[in-house]
Formats: sequence, C-alpha cells, structure tokens
Amino acid sequence: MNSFYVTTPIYYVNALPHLGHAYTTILADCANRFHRLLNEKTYFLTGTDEHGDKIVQAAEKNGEDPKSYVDKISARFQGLWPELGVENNAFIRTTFPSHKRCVQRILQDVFDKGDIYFGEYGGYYCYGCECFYTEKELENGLCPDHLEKPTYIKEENYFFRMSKYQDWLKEHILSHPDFIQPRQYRAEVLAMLREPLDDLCISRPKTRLTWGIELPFDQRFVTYVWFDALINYVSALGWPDHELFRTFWPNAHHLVAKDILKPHAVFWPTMLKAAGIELYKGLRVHGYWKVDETKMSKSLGNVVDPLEMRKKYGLDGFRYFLMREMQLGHDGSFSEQALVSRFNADLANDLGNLFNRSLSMARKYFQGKVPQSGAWTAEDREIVDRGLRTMHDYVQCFQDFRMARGLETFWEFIRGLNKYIDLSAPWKLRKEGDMDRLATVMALVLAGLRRTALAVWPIMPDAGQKMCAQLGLDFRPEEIDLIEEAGNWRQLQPGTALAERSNLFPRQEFILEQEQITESKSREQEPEPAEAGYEDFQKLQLLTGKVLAAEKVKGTDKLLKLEVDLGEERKRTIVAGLAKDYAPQEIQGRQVTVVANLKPRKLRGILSQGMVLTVHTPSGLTILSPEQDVPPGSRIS
Ligand code: ME8
Repeated sequence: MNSFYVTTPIYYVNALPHLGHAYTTILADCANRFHRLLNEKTYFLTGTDEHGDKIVQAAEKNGEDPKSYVDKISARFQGLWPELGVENNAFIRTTFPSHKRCVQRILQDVFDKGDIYFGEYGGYYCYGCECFYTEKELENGLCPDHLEKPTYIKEENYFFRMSKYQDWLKEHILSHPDFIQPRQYRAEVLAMLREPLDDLCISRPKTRLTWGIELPFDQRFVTYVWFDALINYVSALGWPDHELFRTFWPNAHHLVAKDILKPHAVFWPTMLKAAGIELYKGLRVHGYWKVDETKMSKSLGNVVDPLEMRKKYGLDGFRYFLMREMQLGHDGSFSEQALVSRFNADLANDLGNLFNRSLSMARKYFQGKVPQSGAWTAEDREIVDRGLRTMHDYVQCFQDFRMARGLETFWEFIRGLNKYIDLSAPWKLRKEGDMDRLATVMALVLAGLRRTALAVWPIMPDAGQKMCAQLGLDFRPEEIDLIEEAGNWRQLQPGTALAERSNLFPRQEFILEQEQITESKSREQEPEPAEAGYEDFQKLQLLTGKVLAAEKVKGTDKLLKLEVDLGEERKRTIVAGLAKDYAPQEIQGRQVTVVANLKPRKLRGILSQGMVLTVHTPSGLTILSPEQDVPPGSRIS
C-alpha cells in the first residue's frame, strides 16, 4: 500500500485564523481525502508555530504571559479545523516537549558535524520577519515585506553553513522537476540559487529573546524560529525511529503559500541534508487570496472569517468555491458575490439539478429502484468513455494538487450527463413505451451519479456522503480506488432503493451587508433605466485570450472563425463579426478579451463558444485588448 503525507505550514499564533489559513488547510484536507480514495495510507499534519519575537510581542499586547497566550490562540486554530470539515491526523505545537527534544537533537547533530559555527555578524534585523537582511536585500532601506525600517544589529551568533549545500541543492532541484511546483516557483528558487547563498544565522541571544528553544551546545542562546518551526514536519512523525516516520516521510508533501517559499525551498532541504535526513518529496506553492485586489491583512481590515462564510453559505459550498476558484500558483480573488454565482451555477444548477431530475425520474419510471441496463448504443458508449476519461484526468490533476483544473474537468462530465439526459429524453421513451432503452439510460445516468459522488467527496465531504446515501450506497473511503474507477465503469446494483428526492444545493442569495442594503435603497429612489446590478456583471466570465488561428466563414463576408487560447489548456472556437474590419492573418496571434461563459450558439453551422469584445468606432470595429502582453486566461473585472 502506498503512503501519502501532507502538511500545512504551522501557523503563527500572533493572530486568529483567517481565510488564507483555512485555504491551505482545506487544500491539504482535500488532497488527503483524495489519496484515501486511491486506497493509500495517509497522514495529514497541521499545527501552530509558537516561539519567537512576534509571539512575545502579541502576548504582551494582550497583557498575557507567552505560554497562556499561545495556549489560547493555538486552541482557536485547533478548534476551527473540525468546523471546516478538516480531518487532520495530528496537530503539532512547537511548544510540545517532544518537538523541543527533536529540535535540540538535530541542532546537536549538525553542530557535531561541523556545519554550525560561532561568529560575529552585523545586519539589518526586521522584527516582523524575525530575520536579518543585507543592505542589498532592502528596498529603499526598508524591509521588502513589512516596508518598515529594520534595526542594524551587530552581535555574536551561531550560523548554519547553508552555503556549503548551494550546489548540491541546485543539482537536486534540476534533477527532480517535481520537487518544487508549480514551475514558476521552481524557477524563482533556481534564480535565488544563482546568487551566492549566505550562511543562516540560527540563534538569538537570550539577552534579546528568551521565548524559544535553547541551543543544546550554548545555553546563552535560543534557536531562530525558522530552524525550530521547519523541524515540526519530522518531529510530529517521531523522527528518527518511529514507525510513522518510516512509513510517511518518504512521501512527504508540503503545502505553503508563496510568502514562505525560501524557508521551505532553501533552508529546509539544506537543513535536512546536513542532518542526514532524506529530503521531502514535494513542495507545492500556492498564491494569495486577495480581497479587492489587495492581500488580506489584519491592518487593512479586509480579513475574511472562514467560520462566518461557512455559516452563511454552508461548508460544502465554501470549500467548493475555494478549491474551484484558485488555480494552483496563481492569486485568487475572494468575494461573496463570486461565491454565490459559482454556487448557483455549478452546484445548484449543474450538479444539484442532475441529482434532482435523475432521482425524480427513477421514482416516476422505476418505483425509485435502480433498473437493469440493456445493451449500450454508440451514444451510451460515448458518455461512458467520457466518464472514464474524466476520472483519469481528474485523478491526474488532483495528484498534482491542481484541484481547480480537476473540478473544471469533472464539471464538463456533469454537464455532459445533463446533456445526455436531454438527448436521450427519458420522458419520450416512457411515452413510447420503450422501457428497455429507458432502463439502460437510467442505469447509466445513476452510475454517472455514483462516480460524481465519489469525485466530489474530497472537496465536499457532507454532500458526497449524502449523494452516496441517496444512491443507496454504503460509502467507505477505504474500499474505493479512483484509479480503478478510471478504467472500469461500475453500475449500481439493480434493485437498489434510491432516495425519493435530492435537494442537495438550494439556490443561494447573496446576503447583503447593512451598508450595502442602505446604499441600494438610496439608489432605488432615483432609478436609472436598465441598470445592471453588480451580481449581473459578476455572472460574466471575462478573460483574456490569444488568437491561435483565424479563417473566414464560408458564405458570409462578415464572420471570422477564431480558435482562441484561454489558458489552462482551454481552447475555444469563437465566431466573430470581424471579417469586414480584419483580415484573418491580421488577427492571428493577437490578444483579445473574451466573454467566456456565454451560452454557446450555432452560427452558420459552427458552434461559437464565447464572444470577442470590440470597440465600435466611426471607422469600424477595433478589437479590445490589454495594454500589455498578459497570459491567456487572465481574469478581467
Ligand atoms: O508563515 N492567501 O505562519 P503564518 C493564501 N509560522 N494563503 C495565506 C494567506 C493569503 N492571503 N495568508 C496566509 C508562517 N496564508 C510560519 C510558517 S511553517 C514551518 C512556518 C497561509 O501564520 C499560507 O499557507 O504567517 C501561508 O503560507 C501561511 O498561511 C502563513 O502562515
């Protein structure tokens, strides 16, 4: 049995958990649940980072001693996870005695090996980052992260010979393309390694900081918080000789946001190497959740509370939105309107309707039981093949932590099932008395629902469970193997009793805050004709695209058929009324802006899947395109 180990960063306890923390932890939970459905032995770790200056300052501000303060905030993190459907196997705190012992043992090993030395150092110290910067690294004399003036400190400290491992690390990253992904972060780390790597200052004198783990070889110092924190990933498994460590460490995957790329991609591997511990398998890096185009931060007051979102929109909808909306590696933009639109389109309409209509037909035509399928037609075979292919692609995406892409792919199958029902028209078959064909169609749709329930469970555990129950299935994750499902179309057992109705995802309304209600009321007093609400605008998916190919549509002098790249391997055929203003070769390779979620329609026999935006000028049409070169698929708002 393969093993899988996934970790989140251990979060600082100087602030309460917010959407950013919830995202990484839910992503880890989805990955972990997904690997359970691959029949793997899994282990999922999260926890809290409790030492260092930042924490002492937060405790002081609260008028508490560090220990009672960290106990309190750590409990808030620990208590949040079950509320968000997160099932972690362990929760590590850096104040655990077992963790302290482990850190001290590794420090001693590295010291004994000669990779930690004592020296004097002068540098610009940022209290926010808890680290030294060289003059070169500052931006206009300020810390690049906190934009505050650091303090110049000259003191004696211990240093880890990180520079010694620079070439080795570079070689490891180059020979293991999967070590750091997505690739832009791999490239960023390789770029860092092109510059000489400094040794890492790993101690803080007790005259300045006492809230930390004492160096085993010099009691006048405590350990630098990152040297302490990173070790949680192995201390939690009982390094060096616990069974958990032996089973799970070889398949360790760390999830982090881009803010802590360097400690994970540079400090940690070199520390492991120096300590003689095998490297982790993969680092997966995601972007930031932004609110109104700015990073969420307490000081800006735009922090989103995950519990409030759960209360408003339900656990499944909230988790689905987070996983569907953020493409791994890119920043995501959070808004409640976007959450509601996504919920209504994907969950209430596509998935909810599919379940509702299928169960209602089974009730009407087969007394709520799974019918016995007859032989498949070519159309049946096609949707079955699509179901198998989709599961295969979904598994690949989820294995790479690309949940958004995996869900997008799976939703194409869900929409395909809805279309299959429309085309097979069970109601007509019933009218015509073709019960054999009707049974085959229904059995096939129900089997499609079964694989849908399995695929959504990692993201929406409650809904997945409910779907299985509605299909009369006794759902046991350990009995499922999604890889096998990708090659084998399983039908439901004929005769199984189904639920009478589904009603999984009732449509959501966007819940306006008080200020917004007042604002919209005052707007109501002076109505403007045909005003579009913000929600109307939000319904449109506006993306940038790149024209890959263009040709004239035969039999008309107005239309061009375009093949447009919308990023993420999405290609669309769009028929646009541009032929009078642009020759095909003029438009090829151009950047365009596209309404990507328009209902497809047929123009001159060609299915057009979107609209290219143009500006109407006195001399004709001009394509609307971004000022600079941007990647295809960039969002426009
Ligand atoms: O850095 N968008 O802890 P931390 C997405 N203790 N993710 C976000 C986010 C945002 N706007 N804000 C925070 C630390 N995160 C160290 C880690 S690990 C050995 C030590 C998430 O509390 C994201 O996972 O500042 C990010 O990497 C992490 O919280 C930073 O958490």
